[in-house]
Amino acid sequence: MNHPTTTSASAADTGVQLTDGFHLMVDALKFNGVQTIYGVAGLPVTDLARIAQASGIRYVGFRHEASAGNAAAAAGFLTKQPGICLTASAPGFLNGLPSLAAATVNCFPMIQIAGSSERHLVDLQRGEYEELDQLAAARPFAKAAYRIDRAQDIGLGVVRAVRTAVSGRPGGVYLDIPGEVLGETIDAVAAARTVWRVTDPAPRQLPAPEAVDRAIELLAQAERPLIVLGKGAAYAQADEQIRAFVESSGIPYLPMSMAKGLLPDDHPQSVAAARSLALARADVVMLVGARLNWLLGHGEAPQWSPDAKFIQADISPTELDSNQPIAAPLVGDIGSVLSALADRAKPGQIAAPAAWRVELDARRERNAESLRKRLAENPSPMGFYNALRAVRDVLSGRPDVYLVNEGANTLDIARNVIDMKVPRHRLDTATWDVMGIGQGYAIAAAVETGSPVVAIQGDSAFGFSGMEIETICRYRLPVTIVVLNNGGIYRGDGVNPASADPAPTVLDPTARHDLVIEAFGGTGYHVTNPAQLAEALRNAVASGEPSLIDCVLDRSEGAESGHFGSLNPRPLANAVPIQAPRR
Ligand code: ADP
Ligand code: TZD
Ligand code: MG
Repeated sequence: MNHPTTTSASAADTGVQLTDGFHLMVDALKFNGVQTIYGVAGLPVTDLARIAQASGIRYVGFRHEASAGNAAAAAGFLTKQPGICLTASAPGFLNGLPSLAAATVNCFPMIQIAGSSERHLVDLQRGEYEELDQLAAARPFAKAAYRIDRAQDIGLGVVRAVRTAVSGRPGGVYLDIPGEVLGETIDAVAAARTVWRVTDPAPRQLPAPEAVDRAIELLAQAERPLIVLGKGAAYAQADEQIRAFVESSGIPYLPMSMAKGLLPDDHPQSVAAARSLALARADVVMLVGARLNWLLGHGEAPQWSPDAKFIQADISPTELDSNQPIAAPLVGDIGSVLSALADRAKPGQIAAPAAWRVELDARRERNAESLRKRLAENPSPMGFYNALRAVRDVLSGRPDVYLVNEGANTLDIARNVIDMKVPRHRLDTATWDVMGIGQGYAIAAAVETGSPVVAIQGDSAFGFSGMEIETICRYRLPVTIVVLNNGGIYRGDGVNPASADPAPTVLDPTARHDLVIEAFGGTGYHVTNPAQLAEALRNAVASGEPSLIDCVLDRSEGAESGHFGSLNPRPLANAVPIQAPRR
C-alpha cells in the first residue's frame, strides 16, 4: 500500500519519531488530493490552517463560515472533488452548517471539518468553552456525520468523508475533530500506516441493459419527446455524451439554470424560450440529472400534460417515483447512461418528429421576439431588462467568464437574458433558492479555475455575504460584482402605513455599494445607464482586479418574489381585527 511520509518531530531523549493529529490530518487531506481549504480560523483549528498552508495546501480565509462553506460547495460542483470547509467549534461550526445543508440539498460534494471542545466536558454539559454536541447537531443537515476520536483514526475519517461526499448522490459530510485529538501525539512510523488514499471514490454506475431498452422503446414511440437537463448532468462532466445524444436524437431540450451551457444556449434544439409549451405538450420526458421538484412543478398538471410519461436518469435510485410514476428508470451516472443509450439504440430509432419541432420553434420565435422588444426599451432610471442587456452584450464576448447569480428578479431575469456558452459556468441559488451564496461561489470559481468571475446580485442578496468583498480584495481575485440596486427585497418602493420605519422589503435606495469595495482596495463604479454599465463591466473584467459596479435601478422595478409570486401566500385584504380576549 502507498503511504505518505508524515511530518515528524523527534523526541531527542527517546529517539522516537513523533507526529500529531494536526499534521496527520493535513497529511491525510493532501494524500487524498485536497489542494484548497476554505475556512475561518479559531479554536481549536487555527494551527490546522497554518500547518495546511505550510504544507502547500492553499488556505482561503473568510469573514464568515457560511461563505467559506458555500465556496467549498461550489468547488465541489466545479471539480467533482469534495470542497473542504474548515470551521472552529460551536458558533463557527453552526455558521457553516447552512452551507453544508444547502450543499447536500444541491447534491454538491463538500466536507465541513470542525474542531470541537473536550468531549468529556461537553457530554456532561459542564459548561465547557463553546460547548455543543456538534456531531448530533450536524447529522440532520448532512449526507453523513462522522467524528474522529483518536489520532490513529484520522486517516480513516478523512477517507470515509471523501468517499461519502462524492460517491452515489454527492452531498455534504460533516467531520468532527476534537481539539484533544488534533493535539494528540503519535509515533510517526505507526501513523504513516493509518493514512491511505481512497481508490476510485465515485465509481461509474452502469444502468441495466433492460432498463436502457425500456427507455429507448419509450423514446422511439414518442410524438413529442423532451429532454430536461439538470445540474446533475452538469456535475457529471459527461459533456460530449450529452451533446451527442441530444444532437443525434434531435429531441428538444430544456436546460435547468445550472445546466445552461452544457449545450450553448443559442442551440437550435434548446426550448428554454418555449418552456411552458414544451412542458405542457411533451408526451415523453427524459430527465437527465434533474429532479421533478418544485422547480419543475412536481411534474403535475396543468404545467405538465397529465398523460406525460417520464424517463429519469439519476444516480440516486430513491429519487425515482418521488413525484410522478417513472415509466423508465435509468439508475446510473449520466455518462454511463447516455453511452448505454447510444450503444443500444438502433440508428434512427430515436428521433424527434418534425411537427413537434416546428410547433416549438414557432413559440420560441414568438417569445424571443417579445424578449427582444423588452430588451430594446430604454427606461431611465434603468430597469432590469436594459441593465441586463448591457451585461449580456459585454459577456457575450467573454464565454470564459464564470457567472454567479442571486436575488429574486435579478436572478430570474438574468437567467433568461444571459446566454451561457460553456458547461458549468453558471452558479446560482439552486435548489433552495438561498440568498448569500454570491461571494462564496464567486471566490471558489476564481480560486478553482483562475478565470474571471462576474457575480450579478440583487442589492438584498449582495448584503448576505457582502463582507466577503474584503476576502476577494485580500486575495486579489478577478471577481466583478454587479449589484442591481432597486433599493429593496424584490423592489424598493414598499410603504409602511403605520410609522416612519422603512417597510419590510425596503433597503436604502441611496446605498453606494461601490464605495464599500473601495474601503478594501478594490475598484468601485457607480452607473445609472446601460452605456455606463457596459463600459464599467468591460473595464472591470479586463482589469482582472476586484471590482464592484453599483447599478442604480428604478425603485419600482421588480415583482414580489420574482417569478415565484404564485408561491407567496396572500393575506386577506379585509381581515377583521380580533379584540383582545377577556380573562
Ligand atoms: P436541477 O435543479 O438543475 O433541476 P437537481 O439538483 O434537481 O437539478 O437534480 C440533480 C440530480 O442529479 C439529483 O437527483 C442527483 O441525484 C443527480 N446526480 C448528481 N450527480 C449525478 C451523476 N454523476 N450522474 C447521475 N445523476 C447525478
Ligand atoms: N433568506 C435566505 C437565506 N434566502 C432567501 N431566499 C430569503 C431569505 C428570501 N428572499 C428571496 O427568496 S429573494 C430575496 C430574499 C430576501 C432578496 C430579493 O431581493 P434582491 O433581488 O434585491 O436580492 P431583486 O432583484 O430586488 O428581486
Ligand atoms: Mg433588490
